[in-house]
Amino acid sequence: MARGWFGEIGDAGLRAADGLAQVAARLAGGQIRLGVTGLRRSGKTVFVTSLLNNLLAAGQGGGGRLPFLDVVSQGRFIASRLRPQPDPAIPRFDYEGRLAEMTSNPPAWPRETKAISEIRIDLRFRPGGLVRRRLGGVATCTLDIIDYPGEWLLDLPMLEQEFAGWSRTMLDLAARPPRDSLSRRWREVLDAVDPDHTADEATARRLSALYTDYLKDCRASDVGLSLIQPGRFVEPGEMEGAPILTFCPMPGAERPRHGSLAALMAERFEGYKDSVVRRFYRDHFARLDRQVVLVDVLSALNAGAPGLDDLERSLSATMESFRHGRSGWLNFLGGARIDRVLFAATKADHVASSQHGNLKSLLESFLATPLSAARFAGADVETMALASVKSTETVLTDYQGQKLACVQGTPVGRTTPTVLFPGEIPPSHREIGPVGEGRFNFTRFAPPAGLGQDGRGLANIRLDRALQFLIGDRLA
Ligand SMILES: Nc1nc2c(ncn2[C@@H]2O[C@H](COP(=O)(O)OP(=O)(O)O)[C@@H](O)[C@H]2O)c(=O)[nH]1
Ligand SMILES: [Mg+2]
Repeated sequence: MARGWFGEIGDAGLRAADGLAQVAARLAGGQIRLGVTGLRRSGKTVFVTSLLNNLLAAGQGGGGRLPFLDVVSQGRFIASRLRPQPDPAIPRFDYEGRLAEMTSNPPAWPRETKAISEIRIDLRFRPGGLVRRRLGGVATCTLDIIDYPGEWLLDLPMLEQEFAGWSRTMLDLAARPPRDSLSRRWREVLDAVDPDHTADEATARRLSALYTDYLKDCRASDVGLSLIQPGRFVEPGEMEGAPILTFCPMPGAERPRHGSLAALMAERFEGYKDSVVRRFYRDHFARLDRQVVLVDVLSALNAGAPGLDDLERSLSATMESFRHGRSGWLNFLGGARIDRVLFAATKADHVASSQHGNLKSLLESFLATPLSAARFAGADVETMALASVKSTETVLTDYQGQKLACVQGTPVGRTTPTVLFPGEIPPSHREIGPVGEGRFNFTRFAPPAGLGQDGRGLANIRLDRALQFLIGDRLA
């Protein structure tokens, strides 16, 4: 008995000694859940595809395209491979399909994706610290990437609101230009309805359908309004057609009569908060360690003053999700654990490289107010301008005796490369001046011909720096 007991200790001790390197390795690597979000068309799918492609290529020798990721520049990166994902109920991010689209001939941007998806990649590397190196061994960092619509984060402020108050805010917003014309139809029908009238399903459906149309029109590409509530009305995910999505703001909903239309709407609003918003935060958001929020600043500039105004509001609503502690909003989660958030202006290749500094500071100007709010205690926030897939080259041209920094690439829908002067990016949205019709007009470019054929990872701008901030410390 005693022998056996000692024997066991001995075995365990040996196993422990053997496994020490692996324990150290696990400490170095571990597991990390990275959320990738952003509003529709902000560049999530392209970002995740390029990130995976570059990580997969980094281990293959031949010089990858992540020179400023420390684990790579220090020669410690070994290899990576895709693994089965941990959550069987979430669709897998279709990496192979999206990559095939972008590397086809002629190359095309990936098709639109909806809702949430997930993928797992194992990163093998040699730990860098002296002690860990002595222990030898190879570490594995398991990286789960979760791609979900940024529209869902805009719902967070609803949790603090009652139906009547929320309705007032939304009705007020809908009555102001440029939303007034987009919401007219819905408001007309709403005006003709008595909120106190006995609830009937057909009216509830009709009103919520009109409200949904209005929200969809808000974010149509030429209008570019991004502040949308409830987010699931435009990005329903698995909730498509569910009765819980059948409500809309109602006037005079302070004390709705039992059984009235307003009471039905209020009930569904509360149901939405519980089964949609809270559930998303609990099941998905609360499990993330790091987050990147992609922002299409250039499209907002194209949309002019209302687009920029809306972007500011939607970014400050997004920031709320990354506040910790005192705000109390996320207390029901027992505290969110995201400790690093990167806000990245995507598609930086649409402008000359000399403009990237301004693109970054323009993005920062939108975040300045929520970040400086005295109470902001939250994740570390970093900003940068990046391109997941670099589709242009910066070229200098002579214009009336001056050197102009232009971009050369193939605009979407054309077949030959063109040189364009995309203009200058203002360093802050407060210094933008009049943003009339057509002041900014950034062209969309197609992915470059032959993308990915050299096997070095998709050409990008600053994807390595983004990775260094998001996961670099876990690959040390
Ligand atoms: N030039 C360029 N265009 C990009 C880049 N990333 C995204 N785009 C454009 O933005 C569109 C939307 O990207 P996507 O990743 O599908 O956005 P998602 O809706 O957030 O997943 C694409 O179809 C491209 O036109 C990039 O790095 N460079
Ligand atoms: Mg997508």
